[in-house]
Amino acid sequence: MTKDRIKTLQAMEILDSRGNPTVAVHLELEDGTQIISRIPSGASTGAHEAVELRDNDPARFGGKGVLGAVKNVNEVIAPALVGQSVSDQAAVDQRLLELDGDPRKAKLGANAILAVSQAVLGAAAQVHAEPLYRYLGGLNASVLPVPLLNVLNGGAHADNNVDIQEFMLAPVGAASFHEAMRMAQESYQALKKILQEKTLRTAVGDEGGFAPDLDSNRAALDLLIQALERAGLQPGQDIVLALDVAATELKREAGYAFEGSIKTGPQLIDYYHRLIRDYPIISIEDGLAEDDWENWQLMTERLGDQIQLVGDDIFVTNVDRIQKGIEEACANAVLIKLNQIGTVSETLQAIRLTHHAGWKAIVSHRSGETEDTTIADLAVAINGTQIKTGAPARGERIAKYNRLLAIEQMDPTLEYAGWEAFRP
Ligand code: 2PG
Ligand code: MG
Repeated sequence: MTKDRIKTLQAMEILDSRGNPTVAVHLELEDGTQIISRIPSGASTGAHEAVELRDNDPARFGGKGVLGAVKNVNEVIAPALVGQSVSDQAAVDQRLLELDGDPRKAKLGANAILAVSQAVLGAAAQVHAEPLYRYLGGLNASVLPVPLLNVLNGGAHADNNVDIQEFMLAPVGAASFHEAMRMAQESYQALKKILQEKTLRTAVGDEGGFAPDLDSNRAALDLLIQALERAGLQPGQDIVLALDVAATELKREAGYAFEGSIKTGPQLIDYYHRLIRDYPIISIEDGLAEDDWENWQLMTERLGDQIQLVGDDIFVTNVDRIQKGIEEACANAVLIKLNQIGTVSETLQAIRLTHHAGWKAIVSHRSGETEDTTIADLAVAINGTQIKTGAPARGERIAKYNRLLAIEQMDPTLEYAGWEAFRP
């Protein structure tokens, strides 16, 4: 087959949902198939993530321009890949790794590399005339994920005084994906009404969740419970709660800056212990910082058989770090972000390793997103039983949920994961 060969590959500088520059790639195949892939960008990024190449030219976009990464695609990657088949993702990704040569992709930039890797994946699905989730997942793809909807924001994603970055709703009791979205949306609207009644701010954070000024993290949880009840739902049955503490952002020399004082790792773990006793919390992401392996182990020992403990900054979708986590029994789930590692193949490898350990792999957006919906298909393809992609509001978040609604509509063989998503 020659029609699946790359004819042209061209990058451009576009904008993400925060209005910052990011990389897009337009790819055309010999048979005329065309695709554009767009790359997201994080704010609470882990130190061990692959390198997002920025220009650091203060004269453009406050230094955040990505013309260097664009140039790397156009002048280094494109000449090497033109004529290659998109059907062999592993070969393309291997070539990308060789072209860069740096373990953190610092030479060409993980943003440049992923934009190409992801474009190749999308083009391959198109040329093989399959929806992306089916091309990637084959007959094995059988589950629609439980959405983890971030409805209340704090931390680095909001200008308020709430330490925990994300308070999420997981509609586990729904019978279908669209019912799950309805429940979450009605709770989100109920939350907005409650905030208005209390004359609290209804401005939203980067991922579409509300960002009111509140006295404590518990106050945020109380609001969520009220919102669920106002929406006629049963907390703990219809909807359970998930948190992303993003504790790397709270880490100081002496401990964690949390609720007005410096806390040790064990003190934070005690705090989570009380929190899960008092609220229907099913999952805590990044409860501790990216290099605090010792306390991650302690937290897993103490809480790991009661709730899901998700590693984001600690693992950064990197097989070496996930392997260490498995060996040392830190966490029991991994957050999966393509741009933390930089190629589709390495992401799939990270997912395989995670699943092999009996852990959950949760496909995730970044706080700076675009209209790209690749992650929705990825979540279905890998039977990832959960997806985290923001509030039921804002176009770049809704694009992913709408893609899942379309997949559900197109393919009645797929079943909504529901409670199964959290069973060991
Ligand atoms: C996270 C993400 C996405 P960011 O911490 O999980 O919600 O945030 O993209 O800013 O790293
Ligand atoms: Mg996180």
